[in-house]
Amino acid sequence: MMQDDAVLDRIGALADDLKLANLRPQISACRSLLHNGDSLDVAVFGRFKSGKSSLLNHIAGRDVLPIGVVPLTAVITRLRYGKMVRAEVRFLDGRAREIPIGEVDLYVSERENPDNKRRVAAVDIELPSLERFDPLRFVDTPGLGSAFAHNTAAALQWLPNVGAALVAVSADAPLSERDLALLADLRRHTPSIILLLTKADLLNSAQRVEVRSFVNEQFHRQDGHPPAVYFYSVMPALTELSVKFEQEILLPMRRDRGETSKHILRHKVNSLVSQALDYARVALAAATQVESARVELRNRLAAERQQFELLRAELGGLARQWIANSLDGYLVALGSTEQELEARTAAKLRAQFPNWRVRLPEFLRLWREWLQEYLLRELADVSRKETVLFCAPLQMTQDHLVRALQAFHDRLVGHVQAALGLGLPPYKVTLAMRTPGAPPIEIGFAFDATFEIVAPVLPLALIRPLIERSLCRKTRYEVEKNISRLASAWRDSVAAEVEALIQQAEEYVGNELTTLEHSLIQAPSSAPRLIDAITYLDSCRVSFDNDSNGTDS
Ligand SMILES: Nc1nc2c(ncn2[C@@H]2O[C@H](COP(=O)(O)OP(=O)(O)O)[C@@H](O)[C@H]2O)c(=O)[nH]1
Ligand SMILES: [Mg+2]
Repeated sequence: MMQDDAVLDRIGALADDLKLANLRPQISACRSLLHNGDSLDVAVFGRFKSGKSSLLNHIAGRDVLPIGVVPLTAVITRLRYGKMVRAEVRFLDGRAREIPIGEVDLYVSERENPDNKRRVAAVDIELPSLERFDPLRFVDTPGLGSAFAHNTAAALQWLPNVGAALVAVSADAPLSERDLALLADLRRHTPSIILLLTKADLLNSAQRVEVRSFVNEQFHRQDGHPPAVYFYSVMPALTELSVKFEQEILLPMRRDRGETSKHILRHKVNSLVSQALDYARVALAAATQVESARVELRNRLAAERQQFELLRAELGGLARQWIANSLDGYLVALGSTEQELEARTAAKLRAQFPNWRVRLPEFLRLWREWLQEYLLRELADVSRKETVLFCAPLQMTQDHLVRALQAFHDRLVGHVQAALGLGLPPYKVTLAMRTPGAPPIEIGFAFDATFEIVAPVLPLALIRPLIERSLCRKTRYEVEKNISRLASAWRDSVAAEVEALIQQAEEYVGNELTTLEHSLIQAPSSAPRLIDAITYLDSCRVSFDNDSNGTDS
């Protein structure tokens, strides 16, 4: 392990020297893995509702994580062995506080902690029931790739830290494009990936055979190592599946954690070494190149910078236009949902009236509370079902940016190839797109103030039909008002995320250009230093290769 430390130091120094800003997150992830001690993180990835939390509860033997809730995009929950049941919340500002175990969902679910108002970074849970896995630590990541939470930043940014990865995919809808993309992404960060086909009880045994061969076929078509595939179910009838998974994967992982950690670290360091080598070669080629080739490349990079600024301005304009038109678009698209909800709410309300045999002020209070609760549920449902609609401008921005960045990178590769006759690392850009959480819902007051003051003196029996009719009308209005509030709140948060995405792309491009520009100012005198670094990194790669050949065979 000493050697990995030295390699990381060397890459760190090179990154400072050549301003390799895009390698920094990977370097620090390797360092923390190296100093993680004996523990190993087993992270569960997968789409929202793929059964991640259920799986971890099942492994822990108790319901500590909330099930079927919309997860908070920013919060990661970790479970490990501890002598006593204990839960601790870590906040974004660095503070930490112990909480009762029953209160975990107050911090990790979108419903209880909308938009992460409590500013939570992570929740750590210790349970005596996890002793047989000690010191493995299980990590529940927020859902990826669902309508509600595609590509959540928290889970994606966490990728460089992943140890072993379990990817949960519901057995009744196996392997979408997004699942395959996630698996490909994960492969860059860990060699240890297990695909879990959850909710296996939804299939009979013939269907399970069919699903397994479908999955194998999917992997067969891709290159690279296919992951191990296991069925899982939390239902007692299929305990044999979870026992098998535990025996064949989790317990060996615990037993071989030292080896596994080393293997994972090696994989990450190796990938870093290749990337660093490519940049060092560019710098060396530049340092030893005739001035004219360097000037030529520098001019092209300057042109790229300008071009990207133009593209950014153009894209910013486009995105603002999409946002400006989005509210009307949302409301048109939600028209039938709104009508249907108005009719349903009014019908439900009429069915409630006979239960409210009380005086008028109390009657109004009951109405308001009932409507608030009812609409909260219904509008949360609209939020969930229509996330794709609400996030359309965000998705369009992301699609545009991914294409623009890919084209940018391809051009850079072309310039460097033409000027120096060298390749660049094949950079696969991951833009972390955060899906905004559902906005809050409010109900206005029932009547104008004067009506409320006079109302208590009128006998309710007399005016009841009048009040009921009026409340039905008011209810329809509340539905309409809150649907448009929901839509405009979505527009605002989508607009903020669009800006954040554009900024991320800009940062990536800026880093990449700075790195290359910096490589070009290497004077011929820096050549020996660079040759030294290249020789060293090359020898690391050879020795890693020998190591892995040794351990795999
Ligand atoms: N039939 C069945 N349902 C499951 C199983 N595991 C999870 N579910 C259901 O799938 C839904 C989503 O589960 P959850 O653990 O919250 O998924 P997460 O969003 O990935 O954490 C819930 O309604 C669970 O009850 C299983 O093994 N069998
Ligand atoms: Mg969950």
